[in-house]
Amino acid sequence: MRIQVAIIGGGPSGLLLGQLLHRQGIETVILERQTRDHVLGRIRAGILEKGTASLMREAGVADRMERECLIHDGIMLSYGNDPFEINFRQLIQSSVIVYGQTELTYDLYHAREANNAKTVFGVEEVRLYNLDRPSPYVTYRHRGQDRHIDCDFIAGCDGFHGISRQSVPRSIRREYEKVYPFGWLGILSETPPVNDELIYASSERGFALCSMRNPNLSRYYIQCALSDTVHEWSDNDFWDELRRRIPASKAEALVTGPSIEKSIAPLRSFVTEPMHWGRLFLCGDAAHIVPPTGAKGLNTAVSDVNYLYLALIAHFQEGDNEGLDRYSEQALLRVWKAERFSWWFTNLMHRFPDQSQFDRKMQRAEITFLRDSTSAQTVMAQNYVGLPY
Ligand code: FAS
Ligand code: PHB
Repeated sequence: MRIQVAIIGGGPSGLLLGQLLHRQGIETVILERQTRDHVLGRIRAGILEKGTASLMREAGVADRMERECLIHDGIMLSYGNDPFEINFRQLIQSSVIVYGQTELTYDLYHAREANNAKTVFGVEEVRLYNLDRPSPYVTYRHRGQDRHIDCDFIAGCDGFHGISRQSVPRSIRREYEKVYPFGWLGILSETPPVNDELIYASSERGFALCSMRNPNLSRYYIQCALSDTVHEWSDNDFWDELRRRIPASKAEALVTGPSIEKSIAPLRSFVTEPMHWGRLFLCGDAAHIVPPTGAKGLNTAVSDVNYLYLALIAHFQEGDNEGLDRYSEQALLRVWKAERFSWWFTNLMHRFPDQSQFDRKMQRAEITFLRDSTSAQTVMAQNYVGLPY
């Protein structure tokens, strides 16, 4: 088989890139390790930056998002029982969109299938070859058969545990990592959200986040120990702990119900450089990971896709390779800004096991400064809604 762009990974990065390229007449194949249902069963991001929404529109897959999304003009922060709002609309005339990654991924699969674009599920042993030559190729196994794809370029969209990043020679790769000493225990419940906007809560007991997917589907997280397991947390224990961490007025208003999903995610900051080697281009979690505090994971994956999409159409349509040559440098500029914001917000809002009393005082002082300073809130708003591409 020969194709212009082979995409490894059928998550949001690979699907959005495939959809954008398809609309420009550029042929792709997506190789996905899991089944379609497995990919669509993941509960992950919930907040879209405006740039993400714009690219979904450009990809022609924004109709359901436009109908069903919620527009949020701000977020609530709290330290103990002291809530305050960061009002994006008032500060920077902007907003964010609440639309789950699961829905976004479904919309992309639906469009890809309507276009009869090729996706191979259940692939095994994907290997990338000739990356430093004009004739790269991919091999993989599928239903017991060895397969081979010749291509012009390979987009590594296979997430943190994929094969693509590992295909960049170790001598070329520089990796930067910070692992946080706690995780997030998240649940999904068919209950009305406790607040009409998200609540990021810092308390003596740890961090909590009140989010949502729609007016009847709430998403909540509490910071938990890395040693915790989902089985140790009954729904009632979760609700009791959440109430202890959010402002009293919200704890009283909280509507609880059975969890329909419950999982623990570890938190890490990670970047690999470069994001390009020869004919291989890394996108999204294959190249970088952020703690979910700043809602930047999916959105930063999308900004990578934006840069790579523009670079590939310039190559195929105009023979212009400048975008491809600059892809890694351009993408990393925005990646590191997202890493910084996510690291800063995580350090501000969480309890660290080795924290001194002085450290806690510094956190409290910074949150109080954020509460009282329009300029600090403006900087926070600019980062949260998404910096320019
Ligand atoms: P993905 O990991 O989504 O997709 C990669 C795909 O490649 C997967 O489908 C995988 O099966 C496939 N794959 C892997 N290896 C392969 C191989 N060898 N061959 C073929 N296919 C292969 N972000 C937020 O903004 N907010 C959040 O709240 C949030 N919560 C998260 C919770 C968890 C548990 C995780 C893991 C991530 C979370 N994220 C969150 C980040 C997440 O949304 C990612 O940023 C987003 O999924 C990135 O999309 P992709 O780059 O497509 O990577
Ligand atoms: C979510 O709704 O899953 C969500 C929202 C904001 C975050 C992280 C997760 O910062």
